[in-house]
Amino acid sequence: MKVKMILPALTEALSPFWRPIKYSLFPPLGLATLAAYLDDGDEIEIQDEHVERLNLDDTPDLVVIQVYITSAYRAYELADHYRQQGAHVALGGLHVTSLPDEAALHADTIFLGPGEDTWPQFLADFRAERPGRVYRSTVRTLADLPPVRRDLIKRQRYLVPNSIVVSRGCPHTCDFCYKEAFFKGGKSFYTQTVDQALAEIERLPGRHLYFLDDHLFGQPKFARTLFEGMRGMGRVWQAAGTVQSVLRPGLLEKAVACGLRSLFVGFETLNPANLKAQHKYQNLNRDYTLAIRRLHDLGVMINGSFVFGMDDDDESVFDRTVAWAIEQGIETATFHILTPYPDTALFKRMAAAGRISHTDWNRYDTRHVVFEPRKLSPETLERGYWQAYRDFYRWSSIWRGAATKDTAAGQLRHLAYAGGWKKFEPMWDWVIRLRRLPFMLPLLETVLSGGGRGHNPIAAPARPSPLQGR
Ligand code: B12
Ligand code: SF4
Repeated sequence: MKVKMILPALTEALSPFWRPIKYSLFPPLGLATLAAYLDDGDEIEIQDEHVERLNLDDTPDLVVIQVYITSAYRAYELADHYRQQGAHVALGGLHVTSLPDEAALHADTIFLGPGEDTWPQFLADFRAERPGRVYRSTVRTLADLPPVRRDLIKRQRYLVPNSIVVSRGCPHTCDFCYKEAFFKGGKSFYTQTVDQALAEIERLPGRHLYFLDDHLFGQPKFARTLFEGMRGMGRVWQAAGTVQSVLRPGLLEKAVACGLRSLFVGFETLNPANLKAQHKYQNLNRDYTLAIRRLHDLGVMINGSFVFGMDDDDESVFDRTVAWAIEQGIETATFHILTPYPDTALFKRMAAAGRISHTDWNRYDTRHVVFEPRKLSPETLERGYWQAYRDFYRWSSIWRGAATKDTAAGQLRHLAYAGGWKKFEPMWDWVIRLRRLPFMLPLLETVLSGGGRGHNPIAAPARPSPLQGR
């Protein structure tokens, strides 16, 4: 059987003039996971439109397309094309799960939720020539997960080929998150066994790893045992975690001991009223400053995530957030405009109040305002979002952030990391075009491993966290 698996790109990622590095970071792990269930005799190709031009002249028997909200229209276009050619088209992923009726118009079969239970069932049905129309995941386990088909990934096209997930979902329930919509009808947080996870790590060549788990620290016992097992492997790794997990005694230290060097942390907002409204209770009354200090003292760099446009945000939110992040010495920041993804609690609340402005999914990319904000105009929100990026990443800000580190090595690492991502975009563009990304990985590893302990309280009098004590 000839199987074609496609990760379609959003429009921006297709520009022949500009290749932002973020689209060449991670390979299509979900598709490589599904490919593992196919037979040895199957002819499989994975194409990722973010990094290659799709070949649409082929004639596969089965086409598998992963659909995110921002690539939904492109995914449907590709699905229609292959159905016209006579292929059986299977659509799955987050957006299909949120809006199955919309996706079903372009597919022979749709899949709701994660694929580990439904996909093998479908394959058996397909080979028996009785494929169903809809497969809905209910059994949530990673127990018998076959080894991810990493051999099908074109490693040289990615800066971070070693992305890995050892859990699915998250124990929390924030209103704006995709997670409840995607995992409905079953468990929404579960992990591999530690042994399986360690075996998957062992299979990855080189030093660097990027855990894409929503919350690697979400199950402390699992995380602790995993980190103990990773000791001595010589890895350098990055991941995502919550403020709460950073503050938990002992766990962070274990992560650092086995190679954690940078963490994506969802601060989201400095305003407790916003946290409450979004049901992000795990951040309430947490001392953000202490969490940052703990990370920095252990030599872990921070990518802080911030969301603008929540109901209590007014025009002052942009400057306040950026100033705070710089003073705290946060190395990189990811800003988002609040985006109500379909089928989330946030979307339902906004729709009920008549506040959804449109459903052009191309613009649900966290850079456009797609709803009526409360205390801001849509224009101010968009302008403030872009200004926040400019302000945070201007050289003077990067220098000020770096000055919060109390060693020269720490300052240098801050400059190299923050500057490297945002100040050398044209260089990344060329590196991607010249297919030289693998040559940059040792540089990333060096920056990550570089000295960076400490925090200089004189250079940056740590402003108390706005959430502290409330
Ligand atoms: C890595 C990542 C990226 C990477 C690369 C994406 C990739 N290579 O897959 C990059 C950096 C490019 C990226 C970019 C963006 N991303 Co992103 N990203 C992620 C992240 C962190 C991990 C994805 C992953 O690898 N998961 C692990 C694998 C194993 O799971 P999976 O991919 O979901 O696949 C499973 C199932 O979905 C299912 N499945 C999927 N497809 C199919 C198809 C069939 C037929 C079947 C049977 C099953 C099936 O089976 C798989 C195995 O269980 C997710 C968060 C998350 N937890 O999903 C956000 C996430 C997917 N991203 C998101 C967003 C918003 C974006 C951006 C718009 C951000 C931006 N402002 O630029 C862009 C645009 C992406 C696009 N192309 O349209 C949202 C998507 C929301 C939505 N409803 O679609 C998420 C959920 C983050 C969030 N919490 O909001 N992203
Ligand atoms: S903590 Fe993060 S991953 Fe978990 S529900 Fe909230 S936003 Fe989603």
